[in-house]
Amino acid sequence: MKNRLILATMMATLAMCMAAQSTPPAAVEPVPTPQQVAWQRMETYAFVHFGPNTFLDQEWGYGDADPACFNPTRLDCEQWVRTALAAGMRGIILTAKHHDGFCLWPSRYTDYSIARSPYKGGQGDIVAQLAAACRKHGLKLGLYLSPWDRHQASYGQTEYVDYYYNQLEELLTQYGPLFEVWLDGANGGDGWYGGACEKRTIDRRTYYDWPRGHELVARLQPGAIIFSDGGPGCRWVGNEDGHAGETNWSLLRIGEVYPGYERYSELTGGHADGDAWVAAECDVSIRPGWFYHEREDTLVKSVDQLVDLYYRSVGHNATLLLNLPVNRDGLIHPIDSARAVAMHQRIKAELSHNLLAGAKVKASNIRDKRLYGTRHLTDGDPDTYWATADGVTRATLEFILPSQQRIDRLMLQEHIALGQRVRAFSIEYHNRGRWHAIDPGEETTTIGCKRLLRFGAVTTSRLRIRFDDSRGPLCISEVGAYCSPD
Ligand code: FUL
Repeated sequence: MKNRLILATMMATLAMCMAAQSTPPAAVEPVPTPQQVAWQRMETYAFVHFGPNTFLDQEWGYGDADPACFNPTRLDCEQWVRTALAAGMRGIILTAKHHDGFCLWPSRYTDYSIARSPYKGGQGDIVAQLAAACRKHGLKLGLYLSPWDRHQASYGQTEYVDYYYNQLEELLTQYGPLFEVWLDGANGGDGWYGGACEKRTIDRRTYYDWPRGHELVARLQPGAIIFSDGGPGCRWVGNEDGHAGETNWSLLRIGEVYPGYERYSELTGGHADGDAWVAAECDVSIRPGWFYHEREDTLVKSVDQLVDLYYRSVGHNATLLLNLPVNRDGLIHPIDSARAVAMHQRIKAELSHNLLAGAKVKASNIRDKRLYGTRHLTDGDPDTYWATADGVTRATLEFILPSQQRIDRLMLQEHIALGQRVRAFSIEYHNRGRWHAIDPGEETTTIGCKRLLRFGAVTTSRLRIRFDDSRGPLCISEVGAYCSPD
């Protein structure tokens, strides 16, 4: 009797697995919001650090700089925007206020701003100029508003927190749609503070009353992603070198992480058991510093280095926020823009011709051929995907190419709207009658929004991907194989 029951259960499970399932796989929580999905698909965007530091040749202004120092003579926000676009970027984030407290827009709440500078006789508003340039050229705008303010006398008291949110409200309401609001984690310490010239320490978990800021952004800019060390929209990746972990979960145990969280390495790879969707953003400067320094003109990252960063950020399930500092003229330096554009061209050359596009695909399991079939794997549409049946968390995909090809790059994408699933995978190529493992020299664990792998070229007409472990049925939206030009 017992045996018959077991057999019946097994048959029923088998039948369930074999029958086509026309409903989508259930989401594996947590899942991203549509805004988070759209944000991650932006892939790369520019950071612009600009302010009195640029003119005083420093990184962290003390808060006592004379506004008279701020005087760009050829400032052209359209040049910044055109540079970002030519570099394949989809947005630009400006330091509206850095730690020195100086505002690049004429804030109603302080006169420590562009209004007291010689620039345009005190009539300038660089946030407005950049917003107009972005609108004109179709680039998205984001703003950085440093919580730490080394100028304000009230810093450390509750009065400052009101001041901070008043400023945030100005930025959220005066400049059109923002794609990201950047809340830096560096906080408290020495400063001018209205002339007190002392060290002030605040409780980084409680002082700013962050729920109030998050509510303000959600209400006034519902499309904007909030960056901070621990989200809630996206998280710091735990380093300023520009790379995410080879294993990188877009999940975070959000209650544990706060601005200034010390366990950086956890931010690099996320939490496999996280209860919130908080994907990583890799912020890095094209030069050693965040602000422009002439002495660093010879230290701009090479095209090879920048391309490597793309593979280790976007190709590791994160975004790349690349800083292109603006110089004293008010322009991005030609060396920096040339390198950023060349980086984009190289990436395009390496990853634009998908050798799998005409291939025949054999999948060990298909949820429903019509709706979740393998043709979606190479259709270039990130919203369609191949899926396996409920209960099938291991599967293989074999691509049979019309002819032998040299391959040295692979791209995998999960349909993240339904959650990040894959925990382990491996890749193989067929040659002389047997399968050989491809070793990309890095962990092949998570995939997420995009995973890119580089490896020594193999020549083959058959490529196999084994999905070895997943948190639910597989949902893979794209697979690509490429041959880099050299
Ligand atoms: C850090 C700041 O202290 C740096 O000056 C820079 O703005 C960087 C992006 O974030 O925390």
